[in-house]
Amino acid sequence: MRLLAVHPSGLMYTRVFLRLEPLGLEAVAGAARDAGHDVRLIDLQVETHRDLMRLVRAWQPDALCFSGNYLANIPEIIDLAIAVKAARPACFVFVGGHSVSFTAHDLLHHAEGAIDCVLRGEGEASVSALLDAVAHGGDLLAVPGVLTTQGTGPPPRFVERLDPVRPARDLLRHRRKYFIGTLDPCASIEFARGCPWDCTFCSAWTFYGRSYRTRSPEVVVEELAALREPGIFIVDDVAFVHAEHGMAIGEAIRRRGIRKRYYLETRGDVLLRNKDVFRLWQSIGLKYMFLGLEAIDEEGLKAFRKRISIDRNFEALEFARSLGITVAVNLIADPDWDHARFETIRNWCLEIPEIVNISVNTPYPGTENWQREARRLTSLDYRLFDIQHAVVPTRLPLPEFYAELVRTQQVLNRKHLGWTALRGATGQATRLLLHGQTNFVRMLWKFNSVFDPRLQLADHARAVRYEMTPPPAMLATHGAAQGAPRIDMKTVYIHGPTGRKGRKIDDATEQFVDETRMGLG
Ligand code: B12
Ligand code: SF4
Repeated sequence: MRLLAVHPSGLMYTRVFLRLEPLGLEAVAGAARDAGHDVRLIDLQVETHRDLMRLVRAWQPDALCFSGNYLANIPEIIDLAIAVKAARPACFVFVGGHSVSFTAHDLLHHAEGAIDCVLRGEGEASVSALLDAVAHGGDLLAVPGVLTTQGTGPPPRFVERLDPVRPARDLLRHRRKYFIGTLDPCASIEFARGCPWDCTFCSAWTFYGRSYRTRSPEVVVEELAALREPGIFIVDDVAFVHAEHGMAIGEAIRRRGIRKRYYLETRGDVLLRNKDVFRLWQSIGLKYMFLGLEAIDEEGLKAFRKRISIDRNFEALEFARSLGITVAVNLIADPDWDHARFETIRNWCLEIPEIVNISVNTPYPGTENWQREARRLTSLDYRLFDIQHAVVPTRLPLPEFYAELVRTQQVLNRKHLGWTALRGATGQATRLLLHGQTNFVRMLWKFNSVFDPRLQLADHARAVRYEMTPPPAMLATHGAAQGAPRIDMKTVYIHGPTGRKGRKIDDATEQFVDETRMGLG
């Protein structure tokens, strides 16, 4: 079959700071190609809707799939599905990915027949079974993870092993468009999948049933060696949870003499526990690290069930600084913040040398916060669920909230973008320009045109054609009055829990994870 794989447009964030290759969709495309299908891929982060429709008409795919990792992309996916079906009614249209797995019923409902099915969970595991069923008129509902308007197939299943998974990177037409900061161009790679923690605002753990699986160091190093890009974004939710695994990959890279510059995301407590691993990685090219601090007060950390103290977080920052790694930290702004709270955060941002990223506390499907959310959401417009907009009532009037938010984010702009950044990276910028890489230099001046309180407000005034189903607690008539309802998060999991055996970590690491959790899960 001819399969066209489509990644939707980039969100606000990708217009300024970074844009990365759609690794998950490439993995699905790779699995379909290995099964004998003719596959093409188009990434609308760097191409247009017109390019897509032109390709549909010219190439006439038998099947077309969208990657729906982000809630905010859902309306775009539905509209495109409708356009594709109108242009080519015989084409089988399906959608998969993180967010659509949690919202599959709504998606089919909104699309009114333009989406034939949602394939929930890991795409590599079932995509070829689905394409076989489509090609031979088989029973779609026999395919694990499938949801159609007619019913639900068996539960999604995991791919048997991660090692044979090979993203079809060669299918991307504009590989030089992907970058993060000065890692320009930049490729992405996966060392491990899943997360053993269970933070209340995050859905990484519910998607994978709190499992944690790793790829073998030999396979990772083979893949790295084949990458032409000098910059590498490691997509793992928490890098180097398991020290031995991180060490083995690092040593294999050194033995092989691979020279790249790396970016990764991890937790402060993992960094402090596995210092030697991070020291080794610094010596082989780790340049940037993203630490999800989330809050700078104990109360905030507790609410997110982040399970690390302020002191430990700051100790982690100190350690990262001592390695000479550029650290970006994330803080979550709560819609309840007032002027004074924003002011405190701004002052803190100015005191520390790190890049501070501010996101807005947003309950979204698949998270515990969503299950518990009993307040009236101020919007059910998917497009606003991008953690840059407020979707629960704000204490300040909304225009003031956005003005404060953007003013706080501007501190980051003044510190790290524009002329300041260029002064610190002139050599780097010149080198990139000489190589025809303009992504980094262009981003330096884009901040104010993207992060603008008036634009954020205007987004709330757009007509809403597709609305999400509200959270269960908000729907329940007495939910709020009776206090927080009891929730079994296992019922929310996309991949059912496999327990301890689903986590490829040693007992000491399992114990460490348990100690940094506080029950539930
Ligand atoms: C790496 C990453 C990024 C990267 C790269 C994203 C990209 N280009 O795709 C960057 C840093 C750019 C990023 C940005 C953001 N991210 Co992000 N990101 C992740 C992260 C940690 C891993 C994603 C990944 O690459 N995994 C590895 C690949 C192999 O897996 P995968 O993409 O999930 O694909 C698998 C399945 O989903 C499925 N699948 C995927 N596509 C398809 C398609 C079909 C047809 C099928 C059948 C299956 C299928 O099969 C794949 C293979 O098994 C996830 C957390 C997570 N674990 O999912 C968050 C996550 C997806 N991000 C999240 C968020 C909030 C964001 C931002 C909105 C944050 C912000 N500050 O603005 C931005 C938006 C960026 C944008 N799209 O424009 C949330 C999603 C929230 C939501 N429900 O919408 C997540 C879940 C994290 C969380 N804490 O909850 N992100
Ligand atoms: S540590 Fe928490 S925030 Fe990070 S991926 Fe795991 S559950 Fe999500």
